[in-house]
This record gives sequence, structure tokens and C-alpha cells, in this order.
Amino acid sequence: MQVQRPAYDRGATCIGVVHFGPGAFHRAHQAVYLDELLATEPDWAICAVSLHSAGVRDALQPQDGLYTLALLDEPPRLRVIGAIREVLCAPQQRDAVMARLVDPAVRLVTLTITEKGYCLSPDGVDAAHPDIAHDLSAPDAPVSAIGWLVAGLRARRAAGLAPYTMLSCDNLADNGLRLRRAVLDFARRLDPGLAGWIDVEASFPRSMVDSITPASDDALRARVSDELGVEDVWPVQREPYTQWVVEDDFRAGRPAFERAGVVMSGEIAGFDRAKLRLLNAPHSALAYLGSLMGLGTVAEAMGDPTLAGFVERMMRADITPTLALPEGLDADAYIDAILERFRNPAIVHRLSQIAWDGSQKVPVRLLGTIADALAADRPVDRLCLPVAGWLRFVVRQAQAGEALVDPMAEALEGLGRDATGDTDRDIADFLSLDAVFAPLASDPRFVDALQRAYAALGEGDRAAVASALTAASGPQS
Ligand code: CS2
Repeated sequence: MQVQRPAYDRGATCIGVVHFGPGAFHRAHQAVYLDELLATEPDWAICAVSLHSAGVRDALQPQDGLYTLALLDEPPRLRVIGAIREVLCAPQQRDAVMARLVDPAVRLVTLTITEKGYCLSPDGVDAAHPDIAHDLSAPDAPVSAIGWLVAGLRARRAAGLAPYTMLSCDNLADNGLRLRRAVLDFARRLDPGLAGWIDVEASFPRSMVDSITPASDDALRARVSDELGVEDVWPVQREPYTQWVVEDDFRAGRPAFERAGVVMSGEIAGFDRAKLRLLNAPHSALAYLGSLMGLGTVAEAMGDPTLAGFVERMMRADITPTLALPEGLDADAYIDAILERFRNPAIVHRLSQIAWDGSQKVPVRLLGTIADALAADRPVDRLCLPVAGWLRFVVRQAQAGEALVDPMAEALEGLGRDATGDTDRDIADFLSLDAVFAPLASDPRFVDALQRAYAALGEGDRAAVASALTAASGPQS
């Protein structure tokens, strides 16, 4: 097999980007775009920084930052990515991280830290979050991403340097705006002068990222070692399709992203909502409802006609009307393409991976759509089924003693263990989770629809879920 290797002299590149959160998604997506550019734009290599574990550094450093990307085509294609020139683990290498953040050559800081990594409140940062509280009292020894960003900005200001641009690459609507508010809120609590400087001088472009990236597994490692003839400790894999739409607002300069296929846009809000609502929300629906039905992967879930039919109906009839689509984006064609990607038999994308962090994902992916539908007086019965599916999933895991992967796991597992099957009581208990359900929880139309959906799912077994999905696939009241 032909293995594509970096088409540039890595030694001639220099670090211009600090990236927080070098998980599989970053390495399969953003780093690949920059890898495309380094031949002509050598100043934008990456220093990848893990905020918690040393796993990525310990895997990649001995490989000089190189790793393999498998593109899951028929047949799969391998590509060695060279864009990461340095890998650091923040808790163990504080000085090195800070040195990069104050390096004038670094003009861009990017993030894939997942929804929970931002520690957001509705209009700023959650000051009660333990990591944020820690960083506000010890701003020189940050542990959170927001704390690190502000520590770096403070040091740059003191050194007379311009701020770096901060680019969120996570699945949040208005991700740049939310990041901006969080950084400003945090900075204001430390030093209003610093906040004013950031407000005027720094930019926080919004972006939409898209490429399905299943977790690395042993099959991937074995395939890569066979083909390369050397062991890659941590290869990554993704579907061939990839998209990156970025708002063109880089006060500190940027690489010529468009040369690598990035769409530089002013209409980012249309793109990010369309993607979150038409790809991520259906993904979560498949994850919770499919898991309850005993299915294991996205492709298997798409092979179940009842579940796949329900999800498609929800996408076309309920989600699409809530979207203001950017020019040139045709909803039906976009939906067709997404369903085709979900059906890709070359991808083993576990529903359990998508089910993680429901407390962070459900609000962004589903509850905003429900709020918009209610505001337009549209029915929300179908949209409430995946939300109820999540609650049933929580109950099932908790009562089976299976741990949830979720920053709110403790609260959710407690509610799940205490659930009695009494719909009104269970729903009232779950709706008391303000961080997830406010302000929708006070809308009786939502509460009624959620109760109906939860009741329709019965015990959450395969037969009950299938009959609820069949009933919901027809016209709604
Ligand atoms: C998925 C996403 O794990 C999940 O929650 O919905 O990671 C999804 O695969 C990507 O956003 C696709 O771009």
C-alpha cells in the first residue's frame, strides 16, 4: 500500500500554533489541514498540549510527533502526519507551555477540549467549577484551558506582545463567542484592565468542524504496523469526508487555510447549527435509542429500519424547519450525505463513544432545537424521544451499576438509581438538573412531551423502544 508521508522538510518548520487537547479528533482533523499547508507555510507547525494526562505526549514524543492517520475508505489509505512538532503535558511541563504561549512566533491557540472543557456558564465562565475556582485563586498555576489562555495573555501583555487568536474547534454553537465570553469573564475577575485589552485586541473566530473519528483500537494499530512495518503507538482513524468552516477573524494573522480546503466564511452560524442539529443530534439519538435496543455501532443502528426511519423523519420534519441555512446548503442533500456517512460499513463507530458526556451534548444538540420548535409553536414529541432515550439510558446504566462517562456522572447516577418508573416523579427529578434543562424545564409543553416520550419508552427494552419509535414516525399532534 502507498503510504503518504509529509511532503515538506519538518526541520524547516517552526511552531506557530499551540493546540490544547490533542485527542484523536485534533490529530485526524486540524493537524491534517496544517500538514497540507506546511510545505508552503512553514511557520504554522503545532505544539500540542494535553491539559491532563501524559498519554499523548508519552506516545508521540518517542515518535518525534509523527503518527499515522487511516482514512477509512474502501480500501483504507494511510498517511503519516508531521504537523505536530512538540507534545507537552501541561501539569508536568508548566514552564514549557508558558514559554510557547509567550513566544511571539505563536499567533494562534486552538482548542479541542470537548464541551465540558470550557466550564461555561450561560454568559461566561462557571466560577464555581473547581478548576476555574482554582485558577482564579492561583492564576499562575492554571489547570483549566480558560486559565491557561488567560495566563498566557497576561504574560504577553506584560511583555508588550499582541495577543494570540483563540480558535475553538469543538461542537458548540457559537463556539468562538462562548469562548470569548468565558475568557473575558475570567480575565475580568482577575484584572479588568487585562479584560479590556483582550476585548479590544484579541479575536475568537467561530468554527464548525466535521469528520467522524472513531476511537483508535487494536485493529487499527495492527493494520498500521503491518502496512508501515514499524509500530505506531497511537495511530488515529477517520472517515474520508472532512469539513472545516472558519469565520475569517484572525487579528494576529493566519495560515492560508483555504489552500488546504478550509472554508473561510462569514455565515458560520448557519453552518455550525446545521451540523450540530443535523449530524450530532441524530448521532446522539442513535447512541441512546440504539444502545437501549442492544445495538453496538452507528452502522448497526442505521441497519435497523425502525430506528433509522425515525431518525431520518426527525431530521427532515422536525430539525430542518428550525434552521436558517446558509446560502448554498440544501437541507435534503445535506441530510442524504449525513445518512450515507452514518451507513459507511468501513467505520466501526461505537454508540457507547457517542453516548459519553450526555449532560454536555444533549443541551447543545437537542434542547436548542426543541426550544426553537416551541417558540414557533411546532410539535416537539419526536424531538423529545432521544432526550427521553438519554434518561432511560442513564437509568439503565445506573441500575445495572455501570459507570457513566459524564462530568455530571455522580448526580446522574444518583437520579438513575432512584428512578422508580413513575413517569411524573422521574421526569421531575431529572428536570431539577438546571445545568442541563433550564430554562426549558419551566415550559409545560416540553415537560408534557418529555413525560409522554419517557412513558412511551417503557422499561427501555428493545420491544418498547421499537414500538415508541414506530408510533412516533407518523404525523404528530
Ligand atoms: C459525535 C461526534 O462523539 C460524538 O458525540 O457525535 O464526535 C461526531 O462524530 C463529530 O462531531 C463528527 O464531525
